[in-house]
This record gives sequence, C-alpha cells and structure tokens, in this order.
Amino acid sequence: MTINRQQSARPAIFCILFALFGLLISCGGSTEQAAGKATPSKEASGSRGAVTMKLIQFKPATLEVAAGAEVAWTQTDAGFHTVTSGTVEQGTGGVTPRPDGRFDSSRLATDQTFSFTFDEPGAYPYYCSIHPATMRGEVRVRG
Ligand SMILES: [Cu+2]
Repeated sequence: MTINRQQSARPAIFCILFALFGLLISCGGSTEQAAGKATPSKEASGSRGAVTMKLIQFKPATLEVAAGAEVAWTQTDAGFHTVTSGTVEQGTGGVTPRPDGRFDSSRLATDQTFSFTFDEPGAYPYYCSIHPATMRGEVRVRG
C-alpha cells in the first residue's frame, strides 16, 4: 500500500508550515533538499523567484530565495498594484505605509512585471501602496 508514503510526507509539510510563520528557520539544516516542488511556500532553487499579484494578494505572500536571486512580480489583476519595499503600520485610525526606499515598482497595470535582485540575506517586507491594508508580502533571502 501507499500509506507509508503519506506518512513520510507529513514532517515535510509541517516543516513548511512552521517556516511560513517564521517559527522555524531551519528544518534540520538541509532546507534546499527538503523543499519540494509541491510545497505551498515556493522556494526558488536557482537564481530566480516569482510572485503573482492576483485577487489583490501577493502569491505566495512569503517567498524564500537564495542570495543573489532575482524576484519577478507579475500583475494579473485588472487595475493597478505596486511592489513597494517597506512595512505597513497598523493603527486604530487605519494603516500607515512606511516605505524604506529599497525598491518601488510604481503602478503596474495588468500583465506588467517588476523585478528586483536580492543580494544580501535577510527578510524584506513589502506591500502594495494602493492596497496597503490587505496586500503585503515578504521575500526571505537565505545566506
Ligand atoms: Cu494593490
């Protein structure tokens, strides 16, 4: 039977879930081999990563890539979105975007793409300046 295969896949799934929430950065040290193609958190194995802007969301919202990777965002919604580096402060009266100036796509129309290369390891939050209350993402760059 194939029950054993399902059981063996479970630890990998939990591993990805933990990584998504930032609770577990390293899953035993071999994250490059542990992350498969069918995982919800996409990992760029080479030097590229891809994010889609769809239904007023960044997909995947958290993308992990290796240092030096180029990430391309593709805008598939009607209307406009932006890819703006920085954080969004949540207050009682609403949200306040805090751009950090690292990158900013400006307004992207349908089917337009924006790319940025991440050379330094770290966590890079970003948001859409048109929909800052709901549309946010993060690129995590491994060393
Ligand atoms: Cu937007």
